[in-house]
Amino acid sequence: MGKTIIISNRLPLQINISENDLEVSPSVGGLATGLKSFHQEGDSIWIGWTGLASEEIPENLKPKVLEKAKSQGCIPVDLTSEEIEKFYYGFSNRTIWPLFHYFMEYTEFDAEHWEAYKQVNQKYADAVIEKLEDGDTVWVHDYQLLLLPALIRKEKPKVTIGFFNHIPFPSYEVFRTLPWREEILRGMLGADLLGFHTYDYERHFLRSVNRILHYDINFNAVNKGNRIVKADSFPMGIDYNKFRNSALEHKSQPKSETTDIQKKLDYHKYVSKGTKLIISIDRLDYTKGIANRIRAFGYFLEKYPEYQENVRLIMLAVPSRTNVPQYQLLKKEIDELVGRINGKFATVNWTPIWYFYRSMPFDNLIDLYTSSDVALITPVRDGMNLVAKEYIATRTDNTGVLILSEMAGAAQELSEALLINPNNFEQIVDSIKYALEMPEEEQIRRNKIMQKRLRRYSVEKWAKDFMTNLRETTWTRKTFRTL
Ligand code: ADQ
Repeated sequence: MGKTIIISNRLPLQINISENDLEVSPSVGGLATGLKSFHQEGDSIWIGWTGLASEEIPENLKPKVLEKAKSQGCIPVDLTSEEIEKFYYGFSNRTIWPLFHYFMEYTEFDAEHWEAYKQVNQKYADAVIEKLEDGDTVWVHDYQLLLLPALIRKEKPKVTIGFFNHIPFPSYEVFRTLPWREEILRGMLGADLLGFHTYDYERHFLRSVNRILHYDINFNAVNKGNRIVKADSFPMGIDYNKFRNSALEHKSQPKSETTDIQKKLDYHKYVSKGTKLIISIDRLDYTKGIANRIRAFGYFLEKYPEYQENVRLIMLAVPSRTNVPQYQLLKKEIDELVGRINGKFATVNWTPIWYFYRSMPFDNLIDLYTSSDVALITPVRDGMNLVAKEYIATRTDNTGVLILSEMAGAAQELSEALLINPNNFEQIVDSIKYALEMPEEEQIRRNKIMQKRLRRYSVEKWAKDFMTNLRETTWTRKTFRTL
């Protein structure tokens, strides 16, 4: 068996340049954990961008970046700031991202961005082809690289190629509005197996292929004439044991070692005894429904005034894509909304919303997950949503209530959560009340079922499942060819 090549927009590395020296450390995101066993297999490699523009890395440090990345099994793709602007902030995040999340009004169709998208996909393809040998397996990730499977297939027809889409695939009626819809579908169909988080995304993709390219679809297989391409759903999991064990460790920690956030939480619980905590954690993105969540929380305080001074919303938002105008506007809107609700309801001892606009260290995340009574996760669209799964995994005493939007892919697996329509304020507000008053036995019953499911289908299992299916797909293809 050949090696595995993983390709994603970003490498699982953190590169810091300071005073003419650099530090390269692994970044431990969910994807990197899931793919660890494949990445560390034989001479497997990971290809992607470093996160820094070419111009940001001093010329004399470039060989060092290559060398350090290589020592961690990674090969960097060099992107200029113009490419980042047009390919990443442009076509990826102003065309594909909003369109695939049903934000038609935010979707830009810009021919220059499309050109950059094609060129940069070719750049990734060149980097892959240079390393690729027959018998290798390639796994491409996400919406920034939709053209990559076909570009690789063109040069290396015999290799095994898998593709996983981490965001929703929209319905045909939405997808068909894209001027470059055929090229995108043909790009994806260069793969042998296409993975989606849910069955619905898979069906949307297959229907688009059928309606736009007129290929026959047989259940989950596309007949391209010379090749069969399969599509299937693989709901991505989390590193369940890591979250579970960290929560257990956190609980057994002596009080003196608790973090600042924990001390603050304890203090506030002390000054207003019995205050319930609701958490909300996301990247600051318009798909996550953050503004509506704040409005719903304000409406909740109005509709159920007995909860004033007795509940607090802790809201973490990680800065994201700050170069894109919609994200800047959203930041402004959220700042104002938080100010308005706090201004309206706060008392001397109580601020209804604590808002943090930054990324939190892992320990603080665990603090928050374990200290809160309710997690309020209300995206208007979300491919999966791992925060919902992380929250459930950290509830070691099985209490806590998850309120989850039915528009998140995760809702398919977490049906024991309180599922809400993120556009239905009344339903969100009443679910918050129900969650705050839910008897402990009911919380435990619901969480235990979800925990069992999440433990079984962890991120490692997800990656293995995809790879096994990918290898079977090509095995079938090769066997048929020789019959
Ligand atoms: P994202 O849109 O980034 O991912 P999500 O799945 O929720 O969304 O993952 C976010 C990750 O960031 C979580 O692991 C969470 O712990 C972490 N995080 C969030 N806020 C944080 C904060 N303030 N500080 C530190 N960490 C924070 C995309 C898709 C999703 C899909 C994933 C994986 O949009 O739908 O679930 O990919 O496929």
